Amino acid sequence: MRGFWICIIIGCSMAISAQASQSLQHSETKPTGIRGTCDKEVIGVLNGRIASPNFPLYNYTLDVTCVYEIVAGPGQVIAYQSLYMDLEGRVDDACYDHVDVFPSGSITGESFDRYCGREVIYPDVTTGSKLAVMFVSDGSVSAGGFVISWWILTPGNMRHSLNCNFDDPIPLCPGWSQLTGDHFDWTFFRGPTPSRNTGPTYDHTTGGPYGRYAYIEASNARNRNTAALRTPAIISDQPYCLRFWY
Ligand SMILES: *[C@@H]1O[C@H](CO)[C@@H](O)[C@H](O)[C@H]1NC(C)=O
Ligand SMILES: [Ca+2]
Ligand SMILES: [Ca+2]
Repeated sequence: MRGFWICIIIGCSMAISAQASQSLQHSETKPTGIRGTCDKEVIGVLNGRIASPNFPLYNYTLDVTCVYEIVAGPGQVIAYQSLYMDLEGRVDDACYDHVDVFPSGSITGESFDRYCGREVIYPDVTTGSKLAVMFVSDGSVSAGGFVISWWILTPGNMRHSLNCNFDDPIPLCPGWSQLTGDHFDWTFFRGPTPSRNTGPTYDHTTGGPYGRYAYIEASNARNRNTAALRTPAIISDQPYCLRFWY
């Protein structure tokens, strides 16, 4: 068995990426075959969708707070993404109606991602075996609603692959890991990197904000610092090709 390493000495930002295979896509038109509810608890199901109350026939109800909870088993995580988003839009940075996604699974947790208007919830994954989503509408202005698709993954059982484009809900592909003995870690990101005039402005695979890429944020690193990703062992007599886009 041979290990294969990607080691980059600091000095610039680089991104690596490969082919995408996205089957579920966010759409501007309402997906069919799902009826929304306010509140939902799902245990022991492998995949499903949650949607706002009255979906798809009518706009969502005013003045509601709906909680959706998906519970997976030990060692499992839950991947999710939006299929449709049409909420009252953002006004002066405030979302009057919003979907809050809690990757920790706890709606009392402080860490959540808030979406409103037509903002896309890109594929991501929970930190543990529970996903919580909260939908809140205020007393005026309703819209078509939202649909979120979710599915359970068991990382320990996922087939290791060298072909990693970082677009999957689990950003670091099965069998890949961040080296811990080095100075810092690779970052997974969508869209333009935070530091100006450096780093990619979008993912090479998809050419837009949908795709995710890996890069090293060198702003807080020093000369000769390293950040390494470790791939699964390569057991093959064929040649392999490593491609960087930067
Ligand atoms: C329903 O939502 C749409 C936006 O998707 C909005 O234009 C329309 O005014 C809403 N209708 C009602 C009755 O709230
Ligand atoms: Ca509203
Ligand atoms: Ca590291």
